[in-house]
Amino acid sequence: MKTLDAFLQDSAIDSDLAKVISKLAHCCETINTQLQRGELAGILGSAGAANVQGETQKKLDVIANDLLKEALKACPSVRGIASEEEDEVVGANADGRFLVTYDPLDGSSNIDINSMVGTIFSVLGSEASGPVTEAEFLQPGRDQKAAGYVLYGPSMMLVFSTGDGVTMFTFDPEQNSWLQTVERVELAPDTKEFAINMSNHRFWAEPMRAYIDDLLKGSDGPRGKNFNMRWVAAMVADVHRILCRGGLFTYPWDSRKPDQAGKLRLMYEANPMGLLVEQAGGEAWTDSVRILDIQPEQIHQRVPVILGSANEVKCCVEYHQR
Ligand code: FBP
Repeated sequence: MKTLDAFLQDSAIDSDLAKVISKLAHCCETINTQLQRGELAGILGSAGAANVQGETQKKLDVIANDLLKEALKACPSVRGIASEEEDEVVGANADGRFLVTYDPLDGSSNIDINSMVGTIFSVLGSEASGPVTEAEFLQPGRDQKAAGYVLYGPSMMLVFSTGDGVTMFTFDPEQNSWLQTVERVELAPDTKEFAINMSNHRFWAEPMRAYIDDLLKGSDGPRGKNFNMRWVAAMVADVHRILCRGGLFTYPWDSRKPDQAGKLRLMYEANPMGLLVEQAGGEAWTDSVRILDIQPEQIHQRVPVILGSANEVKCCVEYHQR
């Protein structure tokens, strides 16, 4: 099996971009070590809360954010960083060619129940000089140079794309090395599985309610087949399942926050996952447009997300176009 280092060296990936991906992977090994020690590492609970010794605890998403920020700043080709955990963009190396956006610990409420979480990242190019600005980051997702995630689960996995398919690596703790376990991910166009937080049913727009209601009718309804539901409550794990065996994931528009369009963030979640899903042969939409075509207006912008198996995503979007 190919190691990550060998893969990055042998492929046609830009050597500076390869170094950024390698840096991200190694930093996530450190995050994984903290996660595996869990309670023992004293990293559970909320930022600012005191542990039993009366010491102030840091939430693991704050720790993960700081680890990634420092690792990326030390990477000469990284010009700037934007994180779900930072209010403003952060400058790194003024003459770097890349901007990195990331969600340091997606699904972080799963940490306290010892369930799956992950780090999601996206790499953009920049030709600007001088101090880094938010405006440089506001590029549509189709221009991403790379995107991926590290899933902290029973095994740690790195899944990424540089625009030529999606590949998966599994971390082998015995060899202390990432090994390629899936060369090219292929997402089946049809599915009988969907992922949505059903408890929000009454807050969705009418087309999404109609679509999900029809799925629930199963073989007696207009879809003519029975669907199963899975919901990990960490997008990174739900998308990983979809890349492995197909499915539809959605976090739709919600009437509780009508002006914010949804819960998930365009630059840290929707764009990187959208690139991966498309590169695996799937589709990624809001309820009306292809996610990768959205011109971002601000770095922390939220969007509705419908992604996964191509035919099922098209079907869901059609409900919104009727
Ligand atoms: P965080 O980035 O705050 O962890 O929120 C994102 C997320 O956890 C997604 O990964 C997941 O799909 C969604 O929120 C679940 O939210 P909820 O359980 O509130 O519907």
